[in-house]
Amino acid sequence: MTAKQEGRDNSGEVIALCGGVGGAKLALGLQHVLGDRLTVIVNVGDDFEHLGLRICPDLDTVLYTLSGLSDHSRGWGRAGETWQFMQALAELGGETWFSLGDRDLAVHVERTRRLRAGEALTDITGDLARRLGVRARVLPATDDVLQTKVLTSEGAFDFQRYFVKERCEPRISGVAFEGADGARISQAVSDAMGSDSLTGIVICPSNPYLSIDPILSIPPIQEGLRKRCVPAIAVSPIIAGKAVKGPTEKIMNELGVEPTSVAVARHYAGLIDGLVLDHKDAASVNELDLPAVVANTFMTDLDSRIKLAEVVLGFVAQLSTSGCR
Ligand code: FO1
Repeated sequence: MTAKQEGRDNSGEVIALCGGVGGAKLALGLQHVLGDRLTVIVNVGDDFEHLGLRICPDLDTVLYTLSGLSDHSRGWGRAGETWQFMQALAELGGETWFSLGDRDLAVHVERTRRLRAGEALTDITGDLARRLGVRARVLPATDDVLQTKVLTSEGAFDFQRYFVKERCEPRISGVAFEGADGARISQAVSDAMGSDSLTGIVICPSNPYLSIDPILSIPPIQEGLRKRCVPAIAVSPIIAGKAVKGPTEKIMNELGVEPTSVAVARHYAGLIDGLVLDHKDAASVNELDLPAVVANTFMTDLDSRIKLAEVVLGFVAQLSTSGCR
């Protein structure tokens, strides 16, 4: 019996839905296994205009991670970055709460110029990815403007103001995605989701509320997942009640949801067929009402990212699909 007949065929295409740092780590592992058979659909809800430039933090985190240019300790931006622009800006009394490294700045300037010249974000991102040597296809979830608004005890904040300027301190009461209702998907996202060669969809271990929900809030993506013809799985970003990085656990607590992998699975109910969760949460598998695989989801190096990617792809291949939902 061939690998394909046994359901272990990894030769097809895979879509990964991804936010920033945590999700990008798994995307890198997936890229190692799948190369150009991987399409990463990236959150754009964090995007904003700053200093006259269009900044797309999650797209850039994914581009830098997949091209090996990212700063591992910071998680965002480029390795070996210099900060002369920020120093000069501070001397002029400019706005410095959001740090733009000198090399990173080149991406924002070039992307902004091309957007103003009328190019679509999808095309610009594809070109940047090619020039940086990224093998996977990296696609913004939409070319339309979709902005995450964080509703808090201190009012509504644009995402980066909440995340960076306010350091996620205000207590969250809800999250809204402005522009989501009318947001369209690009031809490239539509083609990837409708491809005959698609074998699975992976929701990366990104923040479900702030990084994945903005993608799922786009009606054609939500509908595509609900009516999927291939297995979809999620990798939990929670390990033993804690987020590996970022405010996921704080946000879940403030939204009245216990920060557990079980709650993550419930959050994605109807959109996924299986969950990958960490060994430390193995005991909670019995509480899940969908298939689960236990693995090391704490990705410390390239090897652990590739290993998790292999587990994820093996799980996707195992999950049988009897036609479309
Ligand atoms: N995160 C910070 O905590 N402080 C920053 O000054 C900052 C600047 C920044 C610049 C470019 C970029 O692509 C990302 C940047 N980030 C910064 C990270 C970003 O706020 C978050 O990673 C995401 O938006 C959440 O996924």
